[in-house]
Amino acid sequence: MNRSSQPPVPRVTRSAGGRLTEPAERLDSVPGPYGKQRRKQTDSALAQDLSQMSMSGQDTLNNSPSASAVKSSSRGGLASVARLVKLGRCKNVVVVAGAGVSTASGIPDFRTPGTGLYANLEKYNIPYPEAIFNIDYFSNDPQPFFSLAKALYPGSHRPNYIHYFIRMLHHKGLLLRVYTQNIDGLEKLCGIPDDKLVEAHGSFATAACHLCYTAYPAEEAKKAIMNDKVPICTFCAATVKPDVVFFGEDLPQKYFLNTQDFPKADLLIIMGTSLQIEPFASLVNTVRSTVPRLLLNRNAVGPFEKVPLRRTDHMELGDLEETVRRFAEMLGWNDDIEELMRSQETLSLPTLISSPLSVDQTSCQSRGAPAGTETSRSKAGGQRGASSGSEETDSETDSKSSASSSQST
Ligand code: CNA
Repeated sequence: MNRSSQPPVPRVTRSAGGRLTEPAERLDSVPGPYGKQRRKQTDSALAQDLSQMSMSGQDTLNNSPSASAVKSSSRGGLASVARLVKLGRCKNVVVVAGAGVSTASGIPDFRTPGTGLYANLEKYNIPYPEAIFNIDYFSNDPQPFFSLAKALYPGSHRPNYIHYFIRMLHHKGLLLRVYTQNIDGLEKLCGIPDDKLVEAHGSFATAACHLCYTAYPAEEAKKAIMNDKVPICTFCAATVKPDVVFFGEDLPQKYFLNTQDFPKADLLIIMGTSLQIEPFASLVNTVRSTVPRLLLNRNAVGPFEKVPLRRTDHMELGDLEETVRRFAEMLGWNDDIEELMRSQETLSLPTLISSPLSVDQTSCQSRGAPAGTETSRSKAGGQRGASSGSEETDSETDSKSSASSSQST
């Protein structure tokens, strides 16, 4: 794909830090299929439900961030949101996901002290951690990224309970879209259909020249990288790279679905992200101010660091897989998810690739077996069986899914 031959399109470039803020109120005036009047009715009903359910914890407020976490759990954030879902109030759920979703699959995140990739980059001999995803640095020396890519290429890791929870949202007809920053392909692998998924930072599924953007067969790029070779563009002889979005590169066109989705959302679930990378991080500020936002993470991030929390904000801090499991139990979905995971195990397993950055060298070891091994962990985790890329056809595919597929770019 030669991007220079494409018609002009809006551009958004990936960058670290420097958060943009977009007041949700602005979006209330955006015209669209869900007009202003209809939104207001839905909003006030949601706000009423939430205020009734959130009253008990209001008097625990004080000014420390840890107190805000206490406050949020004392007002029963998870249970409140579960109740809303059960009441049928949330039919357009948007999920915003980050690397914390995949740590249970054995893939380190970026920023967790000690185990995150940023804390373990000495072997790549780079001047600063972000250099590994810097396009100019790559242009000069692709080796550090290629070494890391060998560990991240899809095939070594399996989706975990959290991925299947997201798929279950789709199965129940509630998922409007999942926006993931992850490049590991595990959302796709667990069977979330393409039209429900925005891989905002790209993926390894395609590859192209990093200079002239001429497409290159992804399998050939993978073969070269896995064999410590540099894939070379057949057109201009520059280095080919998987279509993972680096700092300084444009986000995929599909990312722009956010302008339709976020104003339409009636529940935002934010999972396993530090909300440090723009423009993705600011997406969470583009839902309407009356829409419940649920943060599931180890620590408070982004707008959830502010005290007091927005009245419709909820957070549940702790291990993500455990939290999601509890949430699923509250919703009565746990058995369905377990069953879905079991059924995936009967499908063929992907060819596993042994990786040099074996996550068993990190604390992720305790969270699952090393890449490429099977485990009988009863707590269905990332190293359990899952479908290959030809995942189970989605019998659950709902009407919203097919309707929205036409919007996908
Ligand atoms: P990050 O900055 O490393 O943040 C991860 C967040 O998840 C942190 O707040 C952690 O505290 C939290 N977290 C990690 N593990 C758990 C857990 N088990 N339970 C609860 N919380 C947990 O990563 P972000 O996703 O915010 O940053 C975006 C980057 C990371 C994207 O550009 C990705 O490409 C990149 N990345 C992706 C992967 C992947 O695809 N799996 C892996 C590593 C990095």
